[in-house]
Amino acid sequence: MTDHNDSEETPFRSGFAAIAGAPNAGKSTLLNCMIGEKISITSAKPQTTRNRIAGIAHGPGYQIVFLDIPGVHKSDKIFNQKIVDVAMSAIDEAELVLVIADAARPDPASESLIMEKLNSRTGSPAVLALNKIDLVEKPKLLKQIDRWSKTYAFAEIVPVSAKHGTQVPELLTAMAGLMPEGPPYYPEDEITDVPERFIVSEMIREKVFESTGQEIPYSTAVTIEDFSENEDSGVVSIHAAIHVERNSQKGIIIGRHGQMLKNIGTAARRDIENLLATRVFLQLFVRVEKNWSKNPKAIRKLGY
Ligand SMILES: Nc1nc2c(ncn2[C@@H]2O[C@H](COP(=O)(O)OP(=O)(O)OP(=O)(O)O)[C@@H](O)[C@H]2O)c(=O)[nH]1
Ligand SMILES: [Mg+2]
Repeated sequence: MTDHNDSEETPFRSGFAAIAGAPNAGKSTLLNCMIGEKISITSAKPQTTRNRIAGIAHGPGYQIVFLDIPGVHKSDKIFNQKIVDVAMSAIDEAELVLVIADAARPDPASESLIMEKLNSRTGSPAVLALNKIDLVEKPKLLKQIDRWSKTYAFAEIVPVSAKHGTQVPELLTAMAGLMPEGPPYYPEDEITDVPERFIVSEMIREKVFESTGQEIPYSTAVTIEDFSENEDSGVVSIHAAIHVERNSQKGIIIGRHGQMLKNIGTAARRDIENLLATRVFLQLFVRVEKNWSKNPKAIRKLGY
């Protein structure tokens, strides 16, 4: 006879998992893939994410609150230090750390900062996702798995492609089994803890990252000045300000005959309409907030 007892259900598991990695490793892409919606912006440029953005994964018997955070890196700029602080405190508050590394392009300096942080935590598990496997040959990947497994006692090492979703369900299942027993933190229909307005401002910032070069993305912050919905038509009207640090940057973002700003607006509006599932009227302004990224007060004022 087996002693299987049907009334004894497997316990529900829930908890917080911080997604830690070097800038550009694919943290936000992985978050969006695990949640199944675009809630965090991504770009080919490093240091895209600046805040802690929770994405809630609901699965059979588990709920994992993933914290997408800025990439960990060393910098002497106060703004960069500020966003790395955001990352580090999220790692402190999480029950599990999901380390994500770019398998195609290791970043030893950032990775050693992350491992230092991981080693300062005792008794809580960590999982490694080796990302961008679509870009690496198998022998190189095997070498990396070998290298990483000697670095730390990860509970699991899962090669994934966040961009294509490869092995992401397997990664989720592995992490669910490592979460502590406990009830869900959020209702089943909630997928994030950040307000819609914040995601809207981020979508605009993403288009600035995509459309501009050099220091401009890093000198840009976006705030929502007005957000209102017409009750009859359902059209949402949004006024947003793009803050830059210098007059010359303002000129570049506006572009010849306003073309750059127009393109940013059109691309952002498409994403925002998808997010809000309604028609959107988007008006963008460019404002100079002199050297904001060097001024703690201005940094706070712009939402960081
Ligand atoms: N080929 C490939 N590209 C990927 C994969 N995952 C992410 N990327 C790309 O890598 C770049 C960085 O992705 P993000 O998700 O913004 O990276 P991040 O770690 O959040 O970066 P920061 O927020 O700057 O720290 C983007 O261009 C992604 O499209 C992947 O599995 N394969
Ligand atoms: Mg990111």
